[in-house]
Amino acid sequence: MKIGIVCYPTYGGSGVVATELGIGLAKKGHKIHFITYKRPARLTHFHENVFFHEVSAEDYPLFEYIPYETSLASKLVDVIKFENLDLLHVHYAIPHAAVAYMTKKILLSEGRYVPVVTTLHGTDITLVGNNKAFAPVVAFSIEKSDGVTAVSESLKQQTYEYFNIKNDIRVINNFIDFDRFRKSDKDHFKKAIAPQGEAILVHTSNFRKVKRVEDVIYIFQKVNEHVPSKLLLIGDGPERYNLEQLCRKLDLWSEIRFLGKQDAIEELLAVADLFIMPSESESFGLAALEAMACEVPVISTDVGGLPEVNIHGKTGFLSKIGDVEDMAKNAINLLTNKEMLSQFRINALEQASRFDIKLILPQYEAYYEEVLKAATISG
Ligand code: GMT
Repeated sequence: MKIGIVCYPTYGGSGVVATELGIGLAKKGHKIHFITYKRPARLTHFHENVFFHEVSAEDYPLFEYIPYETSLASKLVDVIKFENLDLLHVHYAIPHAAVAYMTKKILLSEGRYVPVVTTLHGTDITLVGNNKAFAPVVAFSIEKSDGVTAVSESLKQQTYEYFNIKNDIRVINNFIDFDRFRKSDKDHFKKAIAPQGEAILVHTSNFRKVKRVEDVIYIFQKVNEHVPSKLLLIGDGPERYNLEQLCRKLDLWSEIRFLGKQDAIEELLAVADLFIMPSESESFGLAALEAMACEVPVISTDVGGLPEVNIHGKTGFLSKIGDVEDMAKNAINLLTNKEMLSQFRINALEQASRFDIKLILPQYEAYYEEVLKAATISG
């Protein structure tokens, strides 16, 4: 198949999933065209079946806001026609599903039908999508997509709760590539971070309020009082400055390292004992899955899709949002019980293997076939 993929090309989970999906499909022989404003962060290597089309949104003194949607739709029309694409797969509903609808209509006026698949990732529904300012367009463009997928059962249910949508939403979970994410021996690295054999706790995110990174620091503070530990904070975002101030205030500066955005996250996960995810909203929790694939148990909240990924009492523990006490207690419990920790490590890997890219990719391929077939029959 010749497939166009639209996504946010950043380090965010939706962009990562879209890029890894495209690369995986390209390896299976499909021709994949990424159409976005910047080369996706994870699109680092050349592949003969992968193409990148940059959308350059024109600025003009009259514009207060650059009309990216118009530029994207124009580019999509051009690429779909010139490259003869079979299907367009857009990740993250806002604004991509609406732009895809406009693109479809333009092409239809020229007698050409291109089916659109929209994948919902989370904040497009939970945070932004149910904001009244966006709701009519999001609901309409989801309804008008030829296929809609959600990354977890929880997100599917939330979408039905928030919007009056009648079309079927297919759950296709996020996935992990074990060729990259697996435990490797990085003992020298571990010694450098934790020279006295301290436990290593890891958190990665975009440091937005929804991730509650402050809770990570408070959890760490409590853990460190019982078990000598180090905390690695990976990623960057608007809360970083406040978090750095908090570490200074709590006098934890020498125990906590802010590593910024990192490409080789698997190398850091290789030395981790626990992964901490106290988010207040999480449609799936891809970062937790990446940790589990590297045999790292997860201490998380019980929100959204997290219970579908992190199994309470088996691969880690789930707590209520903001229950720092409970999360710290669970972390201490695991770190002080070596037998339980090694069993949880094994369980984490076993659970992660349910989300192996090798199992999930065929689900997308089958879904594309289904959507294409339905589009052929109807029109
Ligand atoms: O978590 C974020 O703020 C980024 C966001 C995104 O769209 O990139 O992540 C969402 O999509 C990921 C990939 O499907 C999921 O693993 C995350 O759980 C989800 N984030 C939220 O729902 C808050």
